[in-house]
Amino acid sequence: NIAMQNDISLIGVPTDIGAGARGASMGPEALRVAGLATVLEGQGLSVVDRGNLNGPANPWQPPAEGYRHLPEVVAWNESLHDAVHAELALGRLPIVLGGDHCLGLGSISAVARHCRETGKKLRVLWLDAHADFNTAALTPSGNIHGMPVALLCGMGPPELTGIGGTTPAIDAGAVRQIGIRSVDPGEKRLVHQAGLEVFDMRYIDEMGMRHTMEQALKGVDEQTHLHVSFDVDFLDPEIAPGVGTTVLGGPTYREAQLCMEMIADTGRLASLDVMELNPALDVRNRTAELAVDLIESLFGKSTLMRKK
Ligand code: B3U
Ligand code: MN
Ligand code: MN
Repeated sequence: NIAMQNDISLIGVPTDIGAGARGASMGPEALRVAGLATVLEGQGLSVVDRGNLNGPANPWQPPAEGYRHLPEVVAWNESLHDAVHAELALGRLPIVLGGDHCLGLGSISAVARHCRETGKKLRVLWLDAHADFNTAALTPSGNIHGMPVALLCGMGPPELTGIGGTTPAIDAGAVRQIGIRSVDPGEKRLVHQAGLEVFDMRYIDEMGMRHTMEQALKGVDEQTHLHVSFDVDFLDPEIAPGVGTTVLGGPTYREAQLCMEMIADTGRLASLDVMELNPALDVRNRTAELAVDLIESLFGKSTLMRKK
């Protein structure tokens, strides 16, 4: 991990503005309580906790024209975009503590802007039970946490797709989705149409996590900025109950560990989102502790000394 940035900034984003259940707003504090900073320091990293961003309260309104809380989602994402971009410009590695996954828009649009400014090649690993590729016309819920990948690819209202100044913020070809097992019917068509590269649970079951990660990481090199957007509902609900939208049949503890370890081995991890952790639905902070445990592997913890 010689290449990896040693200076980490934690950015708490305490909101559930894009979600269908309340509680992800408590995610940042639960990750802190689970010892995130201490664990990263134990990996030899230097950690600064920037505290929490501020933004509008959750008015808990029904969707309007296909979107729930659109103006509030815009406000939180603009503020997150600026915060993440500022950390990257300082040469630091931002970890976004969500918050619901609508915040992937603000975070990744900032990463993409940084890549344009520095000539880096972007690769996004989207670890999730869901494709998050809905649009206003397709969404069954109006919840914007089901839309960030489509928004990043330029599909959606300009207030959202334009965050960061370039629409689309990213090319669908930069994304690899892993762990997917719940996609809505219209969303399925759009995923296919956009040519998103998806390693769904069937793929992982048939080919194994090792082969899956080899494929998802193919082409990652010295010029790559690797961003991981970790939706905690990626994990099997048996081990990770503390999320708003559990879906049966996710990666086991061991598969998730291998996934994180193989990302760490690239040495290219340059930014991270930890999203959708919902302490109101958790059991004694167990899911937060699991997330921290996995993040430790993502930042290079291994049982034995590794060759290479
Ligand atoms: N696809 C559904 C459910 C969903 C997406 N992301 C989450 N849930 N966390 C939707 O509402 O768009
Ligand atoms: Mn998600
Ligand atoms: Mn999800």
